[in-house]
Amino acid sequence: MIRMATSPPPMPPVNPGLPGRDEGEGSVVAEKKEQRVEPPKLYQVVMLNDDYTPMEFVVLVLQEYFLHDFETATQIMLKIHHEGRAVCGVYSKDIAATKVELVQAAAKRAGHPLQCTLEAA
Ligand code: TYC
Repeated sequence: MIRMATSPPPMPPVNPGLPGRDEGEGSVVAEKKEQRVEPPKLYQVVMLNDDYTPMEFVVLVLQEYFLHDFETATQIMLKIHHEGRAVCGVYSKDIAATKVELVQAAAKRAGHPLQCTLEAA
């Protein structure tokens, strides 16, 4: 059927057999079910120390991929250097996994053995 653009579409028929409250005038309101949505699980990106990756490269990575300023990036790098590991950031699973991949690709391109992993927060 061809309809003029100005004419409104016909109202859909109300199904009297649907569950829900009848508010009169043919309208039906479905009962609300309480819905609980779990908050997304968070994951830490943890960077590991090694003996070969230059400190300057780690600081650059922490600024570039984890958006830390130079001073914070330097502190995190030194924590990794002295304690063996440190958290670079906390994210949803997809974002944390992407950060790990990006860091490892950048380290590989630059020829450094820098490693980072993802851990449930
Ligand atoms: N230990 C490295 C060095 O002395 C520096 C370094 C820091 C390497 C942090 C990796 O995640 C790292 N050059």
